[in-house]
Parts: sequence; structure tokens; C-alpha cells
Amino acid sequence: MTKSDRARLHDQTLARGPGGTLHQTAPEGTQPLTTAQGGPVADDQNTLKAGARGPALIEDFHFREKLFHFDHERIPERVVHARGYGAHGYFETYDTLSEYTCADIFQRAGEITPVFVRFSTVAGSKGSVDLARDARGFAVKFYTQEGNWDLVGNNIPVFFIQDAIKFPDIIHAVKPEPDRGFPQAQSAHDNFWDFISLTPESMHMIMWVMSDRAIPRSFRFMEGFGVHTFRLLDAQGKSTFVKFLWKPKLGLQSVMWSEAVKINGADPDFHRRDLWNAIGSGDFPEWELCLQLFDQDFADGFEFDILDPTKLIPEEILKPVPVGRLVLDRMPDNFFAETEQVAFMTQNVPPGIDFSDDPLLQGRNFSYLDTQLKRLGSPNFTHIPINAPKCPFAHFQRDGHMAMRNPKGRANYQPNSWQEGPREDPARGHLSHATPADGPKQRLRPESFADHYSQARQFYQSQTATEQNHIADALIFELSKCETPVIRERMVAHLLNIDAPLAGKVADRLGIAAMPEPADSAVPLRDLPASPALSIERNGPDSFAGRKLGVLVCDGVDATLLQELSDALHEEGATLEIVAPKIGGVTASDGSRIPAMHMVEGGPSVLFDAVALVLTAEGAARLAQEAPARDFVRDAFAHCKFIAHSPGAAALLKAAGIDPAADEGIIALEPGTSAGFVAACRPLRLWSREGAGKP
Ligand code: HDD
Repeated sequence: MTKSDRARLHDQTLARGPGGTLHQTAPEGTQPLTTAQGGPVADDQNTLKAGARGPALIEDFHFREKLFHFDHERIPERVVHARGYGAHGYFETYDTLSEYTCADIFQRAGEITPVFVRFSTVAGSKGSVDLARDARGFAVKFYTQEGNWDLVGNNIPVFFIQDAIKFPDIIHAVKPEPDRGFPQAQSAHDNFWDFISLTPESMHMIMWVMSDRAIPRSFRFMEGFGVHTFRLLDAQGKSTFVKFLWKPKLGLQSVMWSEAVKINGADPDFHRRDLWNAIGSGDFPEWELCLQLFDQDFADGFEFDILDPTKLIPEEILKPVPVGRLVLDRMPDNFFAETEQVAFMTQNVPPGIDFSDDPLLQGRNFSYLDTQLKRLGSPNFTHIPINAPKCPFAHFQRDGHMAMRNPKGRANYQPNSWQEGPREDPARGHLSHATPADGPKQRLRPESFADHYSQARQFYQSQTATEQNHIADALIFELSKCETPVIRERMVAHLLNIDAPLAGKVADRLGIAAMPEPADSAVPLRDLPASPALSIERNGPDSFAGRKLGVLVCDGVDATLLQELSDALHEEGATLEIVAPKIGGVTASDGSRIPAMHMVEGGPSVLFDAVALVLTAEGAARLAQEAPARDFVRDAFAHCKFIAHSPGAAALLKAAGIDPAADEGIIALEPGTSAGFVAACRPLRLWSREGAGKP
């Protein structure tokens, strides 16, 4: 058979395979398909067989290579923070910080440094849901001119444990129980609460994890924290202690637990989609990097040990200073290559940034390198573009699996006589702070780490009444999932040291008949002043910008009203999504076709920050017959959302059992009132509806 005969046969086979299957013909100009070795592929639809219905032949190298590669596509997921989502962006330095640090990134006002950020949950596996109750990872890789700086933080400023040696235990305890393999992405089970109830140092973090901080509305509306105390070093080696904080420009916002549960069903990728949509539409999320700077005298005078990662420094005591802004403006081209393969390591610090002796940080600096080798499979993981520095670099590390950069020349060591290769430079390189370190070798927890309750109490008392109720509800829910009564009682004993009424409420709702004694505390408890900076509600936005309105419409929807609403949202920097009886959309009053983003069953109101019912009387009467439409309104009401309703919507409100005069969060929408409605949505929720009252 000649080459052209083969090509003809190929065309026929592609058009209609011998078995009659239809195949797509290649569009004009398409690149030819090849094997990984570069060999052109004639048929990618059928394995090589002995006869049309015969057995497959092992000679089929194309099939073998294709399946071999597919079988090896997955790499081990991260042992923690497996589920994550990343984006590219930049960091802009506001002003020089040369007074405190020689880090190149902080030398010049207006300096732009590329970054890659990965947000994550901690406990769940890669395919778990976004709205699990959990801390969120907030890891930033700055590609500085003097090497990569990884600030590997969380959206919570403290941690469960004080010493890294306990990390495998806390993580084992929260992950699915090993005999049964569940629950997935949840802390509401015996093993977790058993460990916590036996680990009093975790109480402060537990208050954060039971608060709404652990169910953020979006990555865009959460803070980030470096957690540990680090050091900044100036050109002379003078050290200043520092804590790193990220403040979201759009303010803080979380969802309610009853909402989170439904969001997980309606859209398990809620946080991913939110970031994807925001960046895709040019609404780039932004955070300010703030520093809490302090010296040894402050550290000596502060009531807790600044090396203890279960403690924070209240912002009212030490004001965070904004030093730059982070903007995320580009999604990765390839999720696997970038978000999955990115390797963050706390030990990646440039000259001018150094570690403290926080025992958790010291342990982390050891752990992160190990994990990258396990996950990425080769010491050459820095050759992967997302992990490679963007500044000039040169070293003698070489060879190994998958080496992509293979230097030429004779010298593979230094010093050498060949005038080849790089040399170290004491004037530019990373220098550690010359902290004196001497002492007997021992396994001891410092006495200064002993107060496990005072800051937990301070956190609880800094919350609004609504937020305190949410913490109590979360504790009750989680502990109700513990099958072992003694674990519940042990937790109530700890809560007695944090807030007696809270302990009483939890004990009552769990049906604990006799109140336990308070847990032993190694030191007397202190009553610390409230810190308003710790409340989400007190630090919400003053605008509806970045938020989403769900608009339920029907055929005949008032086109002018809809346009007005859309304009008012656009003006505010917010967006609108249309929910309709059919995904094909509706025909508006002026005859125009309005495309729908969701049909009612697929677009429950938990996906939106506020809702509007823009309906005709006929459409509302029809929707009133449908459970998903009634739930749309009922849920919005139960979740304290602002609800706008056009005059025609009355029948649906009535069917949902909602009195339009129930409260000021239910707002009549008429021509000319849209801007007022959008402004009314700025507090995000009408918490008084929940019965807790405002702070
Ligand atoms: Fe960790 C991943 C944050 C304590 C060991 N950690 C990881 C990630 C974040 C954090 C955000 C995901 C990075 C990414 O997106 O790839 N970890 C923290 C914070 C901690 C903390 C804020 C306490 C202040 N971690 C911690 C300890 C250890 C680890 C004490 C071990 C001694 N962490 C790891 C790890 C991971 C990790 C096993 C898993 C995947 C990875 O590193 O790259 O090495």
C-alpha cells in the first residue's frame, strides 16, 4: 500500500470507522497528533488487534505509551491542604522599609514583585467540598529579586499546637478515622474532639475554628496571617520582630453554617468558582500586607510569649502597619502544572527576613522540604517553572531524576581553579540573626507557654452577640456528632475556663445533666480587654462591591426594572445572576430575551449575598406552586439576607410564609428604588432577624 493509499484509508476510517462509529475530521491547520516520542499517529481510536474482533496485540506501542502515561497522571495529594486553588498576581511595595530590613522586596516604593498564591482547606482531600468548617491556607510565593519568599499562612492567626512534634497527631485526629475511612473534610467526629479535649493548648484555635472564620464566604473576603513571629534584619544585622497580616480590601465576610451545608451540595466548588469568576471578569481581589513590628523590650513586656504560636498580639496593642498590596489578576493556564505542583516552604526566606525560635516554625522549616520530595518525586522540583526563582540563580546542585537544567563545563564544585561556576558572597547572601543559643538538651515546654485559656476567652468576648451564638451553635453541632459522652464533658470542662455561660449553653443543648468541674489550668486565668479587630461583623465592608445578587425572574419580567437593578449593582461594583424557571431564559416585558444563569432548582439562594424577586403576578403565582422557588425565598429569609420584591412577587412571598412587612430587610422594588436597595444591602445581613440582636 502506498503512502497516499494509507492516507485515503485513514480519511475513510476517520469519517466512519469500520464498526460504523463516526469520527471527527481534523479541522484545517490542526497540528498532527504524535506519540510522546514525536512519532505521527495514524489511528487514535482503535487498538491494534489480530482481526477486527480479535485480541489486542502487545506490539501496539502507541496504546501502551498512552495508557502508561495516563496510569501515572496523579501525584500524591498534599498530606494537609490537599484541596486548594491558586492564582497569579503581584505585590506592590508602598515605601522603603530599609530602616527595618534589607530584604530587596522592601527597598523601593512602587516595586512590583510577581506572586503566586494558593488558598486551601486543611483537612479534606483534593476532591472535597469548599465550605467545610476548617482553617483556610493562605500561602504566598513572592518571586523576589533575591530568591523566593514563601509566606505560608492561614486565615487564622494562631495554631492548634505549640510544638511541631504534635503535628502528625492533630492531623491524624482530624482526618477520616483510620478504621472506617470517614468522615471526610470534617472535624465533627470523636477522634478530633478526643485529641482536642486532651490538648488544652488548642483551645484558642478551637474558638476561631468554631467561629464563622472557618466558613468564609470567599477567599476574597478573608484575612491571612503568617502566624509566627519572624525577624526582619537590616543591612547592619539589627533585628526587629515582625508578624505578617493580610487585610482584604473588600472587608471580611462569612456564611452561616446552615448555608454552608447547602452550598456544599449546590456548588462544591463555590470558592474556586468565585475566584475564577472574579479574576475572569477583571474584578481583581486585593489585600494589604500589614506588619506588626516590635522589639525585644515589647516582647519582654507583652503578657504572652511571642514565640508561642497559640497566641496573637491584639491589633489594639500593636497596630498593624500597611506596607504593600497584593493583587491577584491571572488564573493559571494549567491547574496541575501550577496549583498542584507549586511547592511552598516556610524555609524560603530572602536575605533580610529571618526566623524566630517559635518551636512550631522551627519544625515546619524541617517538614516542608521532605513533603515536596514525596509529592513531586525528585529533588529537582525547583526546575518546575512555578517553583523556579525568577531572579538569576546559579549553584552546583545537579543531576537527579528529571534534571531539566544541566550546566556545562568542568567545575561542579567550589572553590575550583577553573574560574568556572558561582561563588558565595557574604555581602549579599542570607545571614541568620546571631541569636545566642545555648542550654541543656531537654524536651521541655516553656512555662511562658502555659496559659491556654485567657486569649481563647478574649476572642470569645470580642465577638458580637450574633457571632457568639454562632460559636455556641458550632460547638453544639460538632460535639453532638461525638459518640463518646466523656469527650463532650471534657470539652465543657474546658469551656468553663473560657466563658461560663457558653459552657452552660453547650452543656444544656447536649443534654449533659451534671456540670463537670472546670479543667485544670496550670496558671491563673486572666481577663483581657476585648479586641474589636477579632470580630468579622465589626470589620465587614461598607459597600456591596464584589458581592452577588440572585434575581429570580419569569416571562414578562419588567425590563426597565431589571435594567435599573443591573445598573445600580454595576455602579456599586457588584454583580447579578439571573435565576429563571427554565435555563433557556425568559422573555422580558419589552420582548427582549433574558438569558438565565441558573434554573430555580440549580440556583438556590445560598449562592447569593442578597436576592431580588422581579416577577409578574402570573409568574409569581406559578412559582408559588414550586418547592425550589419557595425554598429560594425561605432560605434567603432564614439566612438573614436582604430581599427585594417587585409588586408582582406577592404570591411567592406569601407561599413562602414571609410577611413583606416582617422587617426592614424585605424591601419593595419599584422603578427608581434600585440604588436604594443596593445601598441597603451593604451590611450584607440583617442579623437582628436571627434573634440575636446587634452588638
Ligand atoms: Fe503546614 C502545607 C500552613 C503548621 C507541615 N501548611 C501547608 C499549606 C499551608 C500551611 C497554607 C499549604 C501550602 C500549599 O498551598 O501548597 N502549616 C500552615 C500554618 C501552620 C502550619 C499556618 C501553623 C502556623 N505545617 C505545620 C506544621 C507542620 C506542617 C507544624 C509540620 C511540622 N504543611 C506541612 C506539610 C505541608 C503543609 C506537610 C503539606 C503540603 C505541603 O506542606 O507542601 O509539609
